[in-house]
Amino acid sequence: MLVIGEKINGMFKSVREGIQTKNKKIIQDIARKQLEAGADVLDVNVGPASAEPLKDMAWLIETIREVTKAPLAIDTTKPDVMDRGLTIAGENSFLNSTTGEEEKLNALLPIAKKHNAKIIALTIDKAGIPNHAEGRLEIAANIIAKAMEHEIDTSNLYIDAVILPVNVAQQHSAAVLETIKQTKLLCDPAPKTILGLSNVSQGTNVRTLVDRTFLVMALASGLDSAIINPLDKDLMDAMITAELLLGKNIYCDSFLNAYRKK
Ligand code: THG
Repeated sequence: MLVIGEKINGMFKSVREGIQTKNKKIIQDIARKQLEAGADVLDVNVGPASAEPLKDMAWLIETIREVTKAPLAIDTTKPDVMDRGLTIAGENSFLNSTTGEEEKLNALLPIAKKHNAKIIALTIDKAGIPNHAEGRLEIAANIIAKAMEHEIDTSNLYIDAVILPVNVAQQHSAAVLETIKQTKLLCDPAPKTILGLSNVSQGTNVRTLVDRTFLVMALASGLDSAIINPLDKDLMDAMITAELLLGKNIYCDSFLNAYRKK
């Protein structure tokens, strides 16, 4: 599974303070720690409180680039911030994210194409997030059609079925798993699937248990990638073990150590 580290997000107090006081060390330490823990990609989000998202995004990416060339997922809804972010981030970046709304796709797909970025697309449209898999799949099919119109390779599309907190939207978790399974059948080459995992446990009092249980279920449904907290070792171990049991890595008695060091 492609692991995208979620920790560089202004939603977290330390990151918010790092941005406000221009403290590079805070940000660079979080970047390094996530990569050491097994993240392949780092999500970068200035957070909802940023008054100057364009400036803050540029500063965050420049700060991260001083310590690593790892791929970045530029997490913003604003096209100007996205364009600037992808310019500074460079090769192998992800656009995170577009929705399935026509105007969003028309604004963001050309930006992704210009930077040769992979695209994370949420199954959300004007009416919001559908309650069932059918509605999510219909939006995913529209996104795929639009991507094809823009001559984007569908294997560079990451469909995000949008998991919501289980304490307020319990029926959505089964709908998300069904969407993951069926998204793979929508076109050839199949799009990838992705989730922002930690949404599922927000507001619950057993967060890490909810996260790792749902991650294992999503992996069994065919999930390719997730935005997660890679510093949660139990979560990473559950992921590694699930992939072993699904035949995605080779068994040896010390598979956890072997995979962690890889
Ligand atoms: N899909 C895509 N991108 C996403 C999401 C998604 N990006 C943002 C988010 N969802 C994924 N990242 C996070 C990061 C943190 C948390 C959840 C998802 C989180 N934060 C703590 C909380 O809200 O309780 C903050 C704790 C603190 O303040 O310290 O849980 O779904 N494509």
